[in-house]
Amino acid sequence: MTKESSGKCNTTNKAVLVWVAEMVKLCQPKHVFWCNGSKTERKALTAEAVEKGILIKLNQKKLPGCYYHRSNPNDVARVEQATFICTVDQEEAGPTNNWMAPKEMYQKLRGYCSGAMRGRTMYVVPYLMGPPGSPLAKVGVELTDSLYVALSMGIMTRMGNIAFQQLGDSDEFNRGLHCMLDVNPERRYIAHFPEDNAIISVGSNYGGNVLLGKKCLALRIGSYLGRQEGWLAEHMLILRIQSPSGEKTYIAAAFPSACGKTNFAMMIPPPRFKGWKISTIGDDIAWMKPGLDGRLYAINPEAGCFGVVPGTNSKSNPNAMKMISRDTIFTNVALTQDLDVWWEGKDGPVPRECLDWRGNKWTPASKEKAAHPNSRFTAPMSINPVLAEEANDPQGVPISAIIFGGRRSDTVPLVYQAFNWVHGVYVGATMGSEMTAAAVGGAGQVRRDPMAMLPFCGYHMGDYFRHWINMHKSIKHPPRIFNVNWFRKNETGNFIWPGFGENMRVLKWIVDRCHARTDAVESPLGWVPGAGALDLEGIPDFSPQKLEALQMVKDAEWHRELLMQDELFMKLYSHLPKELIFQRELLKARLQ
Ligand code: OXD
Ligand code: MN
Repeated sequence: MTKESSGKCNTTNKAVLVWVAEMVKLCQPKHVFWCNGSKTERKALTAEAVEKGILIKLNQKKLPGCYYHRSNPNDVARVEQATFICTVDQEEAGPTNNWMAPKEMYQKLRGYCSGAMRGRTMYVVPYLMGPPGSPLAKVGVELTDSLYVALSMGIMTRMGNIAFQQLGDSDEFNRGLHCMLDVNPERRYIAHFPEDNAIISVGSNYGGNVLLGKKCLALRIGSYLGRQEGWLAEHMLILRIQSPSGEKTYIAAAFPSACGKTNFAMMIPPPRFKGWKISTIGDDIAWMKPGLDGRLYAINPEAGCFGVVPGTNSKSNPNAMKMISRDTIFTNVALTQDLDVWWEGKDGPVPRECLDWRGNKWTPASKEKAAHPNSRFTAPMSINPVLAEEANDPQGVPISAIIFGGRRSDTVPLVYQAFNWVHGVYVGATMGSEMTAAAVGGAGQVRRDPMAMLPFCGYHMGDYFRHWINMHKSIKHPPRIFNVNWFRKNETGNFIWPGFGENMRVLKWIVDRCHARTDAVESPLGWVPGAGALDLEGIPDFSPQKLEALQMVKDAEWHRELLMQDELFMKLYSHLPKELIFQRELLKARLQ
């Protein structure tokens, strides 16, 4: 190896050195490799991963810089049952999180980690969440015995020396330890210690459980820190929408996992919207803080996209197709004979034969899917063809609208706007969505997923709602709040709304509302587009009746919805802001 990829210690930060030494003593690795984030290092580590069979080099003519990884079949999604918030007081974690006392969890997991890296390498992965120099950015250090994790962190975060530069002498960094163990679901824990800014993840090698900057730091620990420090850590994409005249509006949107955040953040407007342009700032996470001008500013703490592959094609997301054509790691998709990748919903012909995500022979006659429904791409955001330059702006972007949206076959209209901030918090807090393959179990069932944060909030959900309500005081010009649902179905079970690029039509109305340029009429749920306010010109096979069906508020459905909301409210009752109960009563009265 060259000097630049030597794996030698690259910091003099005392707190880091002391902690790493302590963890080395615990895990007893054979080697310790300090990642510096250089290109040379990445090349060397990638070659090592190929040699060890962790990665397969894909057809470099078709997919330059791309590699393939298969995870253990028992380890293909986030495991919410094994995810814990460990605070001294159980009340602090709230009823929607699994809880264990920190002392007990530390003891258990230190037991598992003791000697767990014997004969293996510990990779020390320093990483920065957010643009360098951003007042909102945070540093983490992940110690992992997974080369796949070290390489993926190099895509998903600003990884290496850059993080130690931002940290300086400070001891304020997230301490993350990841041990694969024997990838056994029985010994799988993703444990967060928000009071110590620490994470321990064991027994898994699946992205959402082990790329500790993402869900663990950026959302669970991030939300906890955000409450203390006066900001918001949210499961939201951030996009810029530019009008033909050059006006730029920034929007954040919270949809649950695998509900199209990446597609929405990279959307290409339909021909009708000539001159309009969507650019991506982030596709999964937003950190938002009030700025001195009284607006809410957002950064994307990540540097890569960890997106769901199946269904990605030149119709659903042409920009993603370009993005994942190079420098990407594909996990659990199908592998063709010429070392290309394939998945259900990809453009072009179905391969006559390939290896499925488990490595078994697959043909179109096979009953199983070739790609796992939660198979993923890990791609640097820098190769997203519509990346906005503001993604690297340390100050972030001023948000004009916040959109909430779930996956609902019925009940929820295509779009409505909350009457005000508190009503908007209520709309986000009561969001429901059909579960997807991104988490183990329950796919298809409707569950309450407040602000798409149910699996990611690092403290009591009731206190989280209170924090949202309180934030209003420090935002003089708050974003307008909207709710959308692209997934409403008709009686024959087909989607009514075409979705994808056509979502631009809804987005345009939202932008116009933010700039007070279009009308709305009052409905029981909130403001909805007035007659003709949604531009529907040129949507194939669309009729006014379809719009009516999409926007319909059916009393019976909403009474059922209110009962489902009650279940969550009752669970959170002791910490639930009374303002939200009041909003619920107002909605009930409007529905009568
Ligand atoms: C993700 C998720 O991977 O939400 O982003 O599960
Ligand atoms: Mn997500």
